Amino acid sequence: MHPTKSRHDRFSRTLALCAGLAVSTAGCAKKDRDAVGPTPAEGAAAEAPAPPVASAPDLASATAERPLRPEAPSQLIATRNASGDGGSKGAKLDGLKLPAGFSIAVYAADVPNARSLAAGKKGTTFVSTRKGDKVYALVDSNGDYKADRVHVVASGLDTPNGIAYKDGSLFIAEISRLLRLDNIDAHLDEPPKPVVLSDSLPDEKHHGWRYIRFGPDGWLYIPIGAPCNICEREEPIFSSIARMKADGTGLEVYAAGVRNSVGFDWHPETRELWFTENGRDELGDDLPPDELNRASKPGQHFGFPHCHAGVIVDPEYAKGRACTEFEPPVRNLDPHVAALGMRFYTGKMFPERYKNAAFIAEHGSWNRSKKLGYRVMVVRLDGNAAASYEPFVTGFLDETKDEVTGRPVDVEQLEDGSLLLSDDYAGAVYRISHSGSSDG
Ligand SMILES: [Ca+2]
Ligand SMILES: [Ca+2]
Repeated sequence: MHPTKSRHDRFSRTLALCAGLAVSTAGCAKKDRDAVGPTPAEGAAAEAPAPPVASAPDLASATAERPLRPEAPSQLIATRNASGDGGSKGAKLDGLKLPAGFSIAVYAADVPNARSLAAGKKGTTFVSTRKGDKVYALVDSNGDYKADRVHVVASGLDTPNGIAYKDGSLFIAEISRLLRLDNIDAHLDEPPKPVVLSDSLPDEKHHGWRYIRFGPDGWLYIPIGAPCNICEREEPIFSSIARMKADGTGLEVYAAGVRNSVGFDWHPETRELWFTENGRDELGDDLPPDELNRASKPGQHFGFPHCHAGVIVDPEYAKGRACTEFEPPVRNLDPHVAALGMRFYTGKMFPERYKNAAFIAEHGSWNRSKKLGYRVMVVRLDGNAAASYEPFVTGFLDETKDEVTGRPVDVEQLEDGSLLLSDDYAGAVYRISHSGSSDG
């Protein structure tokens, strides 16, 4: 039996056991909590973002450019580790597995703490950092689909995890600020001083790292995660996917009841927002699942903190609410996999069966007793239903040793139909391509 399938079966049994009995989740939670290693306090520490690296923004001097080496030299990486740039371990692709016909190669090996990806104009890809203070631009200047230069386009930032590119400008979301670098393509060597569009985003650090993208409606979407593992805040902006106008004004809740989303995309045909969501901790190894959700209109509520995964009433925060009151997930993902970036595939390079499929980067569990995730999954759709949830890139996790060589963060499609994948553990960006000689 495939290991993923066996986990699904085990998960289904646990879910049935815990969710099937009306008041049994508390019992399940207690039993499972006892089996989990880290205490809530340790958990919060492990998830908390790094403090700002620089005491004062140093944006004007962010002009460094350095040649990209084929393999990141260990000395360079050691230097970066010491400087607190995210502790990059270097890319190791030997043990990775993909479906037949697909291959994965290093696109850029020199991108410490590589997080969110945003395609710029042809040949340029922007890469954010979360534990670092920088935003990078990778440039493939000769069109061979390997980056030739890595530019630092901004530095001295506070957790600049969110980036989006629109009409020649790069938008960067720190925890509490939204910045814009204009005419960025012409100034990769000497980036402009950023325009501060907003400095009033919530400043809570727990789930405070942002993920931003422009929707088909021209609004900038920005999840505002719950500032906790689980809690209920009076301010409706928390545990939401919010949006604002491109000039940083008009912040409003678009989708409520979302614990923390770090990845989303709009369906290529319906133009509806689909998003991944990270489930709460401290309910044990197998509860709750992460989720893939669909927002068909503004104003829907997706359950947090009252209901998880469409069926699990929270043992502490149910507050008399029933799961039937909320939008259920399209698909429950495996528990604690930390599903982050997702993209619908619209390219021509991959076989037909991947058309409009959702590729999901699973960063991997951080407090599960046995690690899970650390892979790219693909969810193929049948209309608005998930028809499958299958491994696409695996091998970053050695399950027998419980050791890790990479942590997928975000996926982005290049104009040739290949996919880029960021890895904040290795400090690298990979490119996944299909040979065309197999239907994979
Ligand atoms: Ca190149
Ligand atoms: Ca939900």
